[in-house]
Amino acid sequence: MGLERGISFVPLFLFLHLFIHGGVGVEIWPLPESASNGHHTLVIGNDFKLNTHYSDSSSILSDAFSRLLNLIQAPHVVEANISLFHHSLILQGITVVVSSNNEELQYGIDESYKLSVPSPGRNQFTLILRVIDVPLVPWTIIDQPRFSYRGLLIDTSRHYLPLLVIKHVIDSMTYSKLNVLHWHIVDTQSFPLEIPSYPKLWNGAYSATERYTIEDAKEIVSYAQRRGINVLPEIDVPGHALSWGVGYPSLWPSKTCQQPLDVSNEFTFKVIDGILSDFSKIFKFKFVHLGGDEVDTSCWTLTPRIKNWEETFNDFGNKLSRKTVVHNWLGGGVAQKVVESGLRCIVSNQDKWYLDHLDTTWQQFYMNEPLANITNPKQQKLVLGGEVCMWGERIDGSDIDQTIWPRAAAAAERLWTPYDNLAKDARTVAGRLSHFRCLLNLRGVAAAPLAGPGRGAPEE
Ligand code: CP6
Repeated sequence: MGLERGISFVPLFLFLHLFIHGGVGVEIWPLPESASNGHHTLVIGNDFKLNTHYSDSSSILSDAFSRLLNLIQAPHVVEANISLFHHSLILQGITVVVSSNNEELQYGIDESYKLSVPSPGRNQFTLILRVIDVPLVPWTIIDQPRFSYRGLLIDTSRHYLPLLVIKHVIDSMTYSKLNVLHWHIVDTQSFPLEIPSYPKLWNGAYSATERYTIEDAKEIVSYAQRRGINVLPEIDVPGHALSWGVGYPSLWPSKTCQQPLDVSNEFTFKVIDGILSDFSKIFKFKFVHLGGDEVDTSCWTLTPRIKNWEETFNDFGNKLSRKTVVHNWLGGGVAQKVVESGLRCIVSNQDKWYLDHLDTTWQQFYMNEPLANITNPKQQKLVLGGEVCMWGERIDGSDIDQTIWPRAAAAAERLWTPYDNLAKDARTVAGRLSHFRCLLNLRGVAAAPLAGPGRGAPEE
């Protein structure tokens, strides 16, 4: 059956700058590159269908379609009387045209799309059980991300996060088009992941149940992948690695100095190699994250054989391979220095994009500009994007939703939307963000209120 009247979704390679809207009732988050709309309303039919010529052998598209249907039905529980819709115009389906077949999900994949919803045509007579309006048709949205790396860090070392919670976080990321789950797997406090090459490493887990098997990790990767999200695995070395020594005490410099890792010991590097080799069987993303932060060398200097090594370590910064992407975790102007040296970077900035800082407001998240103070276009291109960080010392599965959302969504718009379409004053987007936050609630994500009553627009 042909569905001429449908929504078509067409990833594009070439781009036109059309007109940017600003009309009443246009509450899209994050804002697209361009959008235009009309003033008619369509109703979604009970037989709303997916139509595509894309060979969907792994059913990525059809699964996405059924998730979409569930989502758009969720806020519309009113039983409709069919006669009410006698003269209504009914949208029968969605037509998806994929222009680049067989493209594997990877960093830098073309994420552009074109969405068009037609004007009302002739009447249809379709049984309607639920009223689902599609307002302001005809719609045309042409869109692509400003940055190709739009990440969220989760920390499963400070608190174990059950598989279901991680999947729920992945679902929530898709709603604001975040596309990298940075998995800070291990840290000082616990080592929850199975590493077949060194099977005693996960002796450093909190308990036998607070662990991820290889199968669990693969499941997270494929769950994320089917939703357009890459998983960036991290082992934080050489600091933040005390838990490794629970299973292999020789990784500790000494009984009284348990971190950073003993880098004078060949075994340490064999273990790191083993972990990276096991990672390559689980993770598909072309990047792996090696932490490298907060290396407190004070107890190394008390361990003579490591003290000799330290100089090499201090030198390391200048010897990074050109393939390295530097994650600017702390801010403080490091990003500018990285791109000046010709390396690529992603930015977080501890004062602006750390979700565990509960007093950082959504407005501050919104206003953190990754290209601040980087004016050279060549250097700007080296900024791949950014990442909000959900450090886990004080959160677990019970409050992760409301700690991440809606502030991560504010950062997501900063990373997705073309600079010229972004608000110069965050207050002007409060209403639209409140609307998006309500959508998250309807979709089962316990996003916190922005502030103030009702829809939560702040009374400023
Ligand atoms: N864990 C790890 C952390 C932090 C870092 N690395 C951190 C440091 C300071 C603040 C918040 C988080 N909890 N592994 C630093 C990147 Cl304020």
